[in-house]
Amino acid sequence: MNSVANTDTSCDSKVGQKLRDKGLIFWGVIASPYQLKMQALADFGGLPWQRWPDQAGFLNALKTPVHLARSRRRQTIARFPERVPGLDEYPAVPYYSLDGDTFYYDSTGLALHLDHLQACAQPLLPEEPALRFICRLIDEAFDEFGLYMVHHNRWVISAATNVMGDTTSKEMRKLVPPGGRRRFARILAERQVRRCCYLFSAAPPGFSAGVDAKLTVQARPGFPATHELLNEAWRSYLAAMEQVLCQQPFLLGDRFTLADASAYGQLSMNLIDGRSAELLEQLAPRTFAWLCMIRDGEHTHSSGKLYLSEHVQPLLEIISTTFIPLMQQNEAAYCSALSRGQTLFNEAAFNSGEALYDGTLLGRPFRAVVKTFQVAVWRELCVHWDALAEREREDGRNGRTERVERNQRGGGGEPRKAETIDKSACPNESYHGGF
Ligand SMILES: N[C@@H](CCC(=O)N[C@@H](CS)C(=O)NCC(=O)O)C(=O)O
Repeated sequence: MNSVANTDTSCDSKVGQKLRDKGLIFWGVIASPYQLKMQALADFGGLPWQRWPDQAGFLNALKTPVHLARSRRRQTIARFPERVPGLDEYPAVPYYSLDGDTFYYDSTGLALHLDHLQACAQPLLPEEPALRFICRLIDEAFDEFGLYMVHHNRWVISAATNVMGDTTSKEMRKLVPPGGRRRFARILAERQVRRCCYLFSAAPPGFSAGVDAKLTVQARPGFPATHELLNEAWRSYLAAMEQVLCQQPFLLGDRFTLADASAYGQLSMNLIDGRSAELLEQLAPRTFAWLCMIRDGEHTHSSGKLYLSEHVQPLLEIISTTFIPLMQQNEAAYCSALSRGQTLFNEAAFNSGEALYDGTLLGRPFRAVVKTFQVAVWRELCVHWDALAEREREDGRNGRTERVERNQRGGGGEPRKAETIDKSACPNESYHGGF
């Protein structure tokens, strides 16, 4: 079992205790940012884990994909606390299991699940409602928009240097016929390059990555190029991360939370990609060191207060100009496609040229396919937001601040009270107006 040292035994739940003894099983690969996120969560809880198929015996390596495929067909793989039928979609990886038999999906679900079981000495999500909401917002922003930036980095910026095909093929060796590893690595790489446009990275006409054609993202007719948009967004996210991490140990205070796990999962995915890792270190040295620190398990010893400091403001701002408008546009496109009788969405629709919509992000045009699982993410966030707003309305008479000024940068490092978050980060009005 892998585990980055953490021997805290102060949790009291029985299941949590069992989990600490026997550990978690992941079905995933290190090239996946969600896998990295789940490992960081388990490490923080001091939970041992195994990553299958790499660390599985032959029998489990062969049996589990069959078991997962059957469970996928029967729709019996669960998400904690619940699956959103009709909107959620099963990923290829990662999955997690608490007993080696029942598998669950979703990296955010794992954090909620571990907190529910009190499996970790300190909760992964803050308990204070406003801070908890911010944690979920940051988590989803990295999961849904962060992925686009880092996938682009891997297959466009690091086209000549990334090793994803090789590492994944090696991890899958028990499932690949003898002598087929190199070919499998190549198939994986070509597939991910073909998926770039689905994952928001559209090339300009005549784009060259300095590698052969099948590893070069091709421009797609009708899809405005998004390379500049993604490059600019990544730099803004990194600059925002630097601002926080130069002032405090973690995004929401003195210890690790789900928000850090998600930022870590996505941004650290590029650590093995060569060129993007070099750029990351140049542009954001503090963030680079922070990612390496979590990769090496040093976050497991973090403890202390959680708080919302003003240094997080730039991160919330870039989230509110990328992730939030993207989720809104996706949801509006979903509602309008539904009203036209569209039933196919997500990657299958993208591949057949259906359910496409045109939008704008950071002042630049893009074309994307409607993603139902992002509709679920956005609606869930809005529900949490509404509950928070309701609570604050109730608390209003106690003099709590409804809104703080935007663009409030600099000026000392005092943590802000979590109750005084900038609500403009979640434009729930448009959610209500959307359908
Ligand atoms: N929301 C899921 C996302 C998982 C996910 O998107 N996994 C990617 C691989 S990293 C995937 O399976 N993509 C579909 C595919 O490759 O076919 C989570 O947080 O665990």
